Amino acid sequence: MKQNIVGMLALSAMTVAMGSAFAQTAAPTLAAAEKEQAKKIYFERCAGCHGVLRKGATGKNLEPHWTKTDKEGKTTEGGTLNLGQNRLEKIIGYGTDGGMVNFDDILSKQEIALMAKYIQNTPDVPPEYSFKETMDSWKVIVPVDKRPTKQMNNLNLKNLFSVTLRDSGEVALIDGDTKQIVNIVKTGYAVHISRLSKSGRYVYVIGRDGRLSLIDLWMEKPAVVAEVKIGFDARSVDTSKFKGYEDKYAIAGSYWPPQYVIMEGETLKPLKVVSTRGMTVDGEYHPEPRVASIVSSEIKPEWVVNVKETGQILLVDYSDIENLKTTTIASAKFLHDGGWDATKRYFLVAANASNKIAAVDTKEGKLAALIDVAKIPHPGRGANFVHPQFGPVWATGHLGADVVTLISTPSDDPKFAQYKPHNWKVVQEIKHVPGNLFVKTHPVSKHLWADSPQNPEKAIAESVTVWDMADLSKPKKVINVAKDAGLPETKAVKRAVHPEYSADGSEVWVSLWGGKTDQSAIVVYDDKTLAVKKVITDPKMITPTGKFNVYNTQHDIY
Ligand code: DHE
Repeated sequence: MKQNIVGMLALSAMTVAMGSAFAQTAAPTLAAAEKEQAKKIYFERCAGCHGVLRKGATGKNLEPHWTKTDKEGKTTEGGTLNLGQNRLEKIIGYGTDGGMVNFDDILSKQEIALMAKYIQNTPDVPPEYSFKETMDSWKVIVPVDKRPTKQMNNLNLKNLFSVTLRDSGEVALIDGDTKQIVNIVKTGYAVHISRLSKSGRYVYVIGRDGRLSLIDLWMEKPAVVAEVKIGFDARSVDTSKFKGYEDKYAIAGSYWPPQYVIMEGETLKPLKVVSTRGMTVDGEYHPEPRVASIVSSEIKPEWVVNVKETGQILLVDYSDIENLKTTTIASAKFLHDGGWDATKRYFLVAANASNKIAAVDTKEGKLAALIDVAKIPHPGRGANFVHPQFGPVWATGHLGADVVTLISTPSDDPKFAQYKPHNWKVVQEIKHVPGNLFVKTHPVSKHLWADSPQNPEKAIAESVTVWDMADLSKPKKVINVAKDAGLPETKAVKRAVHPEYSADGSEVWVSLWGGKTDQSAIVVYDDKTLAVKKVITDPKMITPTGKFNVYNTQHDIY
């Protein structure tokens, strides 16, 4: 199955039946070539937030009953504003206060007008992707018995970084000690995340196009040893980490079709596909409940699979794949990203449309708390530290609010017993700026780092903020990463994104997510002094975003 989701959308004759209670103008017509171009842009830039069926999630519903005007050119349905061409072009170009980013530095005027027309038309429904198609896409490039039996390179693998080169469909493997690029590996389109096997030998890289690549770090030059396409549109992957199952299984979550796939860990051979379609927490059927974050428990043979649109958190027990047992925990909509608390018993996940954090007790297999927080929480994996006044806390940033929220988390350690009354409460909101995507710290660090790449102000988007965790009352320092990199001026904003620690916690690496053809950089800071240690740049360093330190990712350290 070579076709991508754009091609599949074109093949599909089936369309969503959209009954409208009121007379609307006909949708603007598009020539076949324009439609193809718009589909491609929609998949690459819009579907992640608005959904393939345009039912909305992180982004608003974009079905024609909202996007088209009525016959008089007015915009009412039950008193609610509908949009129409001009308004849509403005929203796409300039963004909104609701969190929609501006696309005028990414799309041309012609493309913006085209997208405004496209989304007034009825969405096509792409086809399903069966177990057989998953199986047919599976390739073992280096069989297990032809792989090394010991590490064949001299790299300090613990401190290797797998870096997403977003717009070139590649991952750069960078030696954290020498800061040299070890290899640039071809992967799926707009790679989303890298995760590690429990042993730390294998890196799993998932592309937005659903292509999962397995990299063997023991090879003389680490390279891809197996591949499989798990769907048409995907974001998440993890591995089995419970004792006795190390490196045995992998799981990847798909946005379209909405499902997850369980595979053999060392070959990616597909074993099982499970659909996530079903009822939302409000009791309504949803045709597109996408798999958002997945994490692997170390206290049970289980994965925590977060289903965005249904608001269901699934605890998938992989001890018997044939007779798969799943605990389904209702929480809130729309589940997105999250991370473990310091004890690794509780998983905290953002329900970004409800402005809540759901905390799951993976030991008891039930919801521990649903915590109200500020607008659009976006933790990445969050950050764990011991607050001077409130004890152990987990931090999340927000896309839609100017704070970093600290939530008290439980601990069995008697030295933290006094903090129990605070557990699962928001104990502090630290003043930050809106547009934050990731927060990060490290057990040996005194600092908390937060980015703000989605902020509309260029200088803020290009900076990160660092707090001294002993005194959180004011920002310690705002660092303009783009200035520190010393790269030539470009039209595109160089968004400073995703702080990530070195294995020993002494350095913080920040990516500059620039234009899709611009040479960019990763700036490495000394975590103690906050001084620049190194600017890693290279003509192939295009749109670096997520960075995954092997040791920290392997052990869920954040
Ligand atoms: Fe992400 C994590 C989905 C846009 C960089 N992103 C995640 C996860 C999900 C997700 C579900 C959790 C995976 C897990 O832990 O298993 N991201 C989405 C989207 O749907 C969205 C909003 C739109 C889209 O079209 O994809 C989106 N994400 C982005 C970006 O534009 C970012 C900033 C740059 C990029 O490379 O695409 C981006 N997302 C990341 C990163 C992580 C991530 C770096 C992992 C954080 C970590 O520290 O583990």
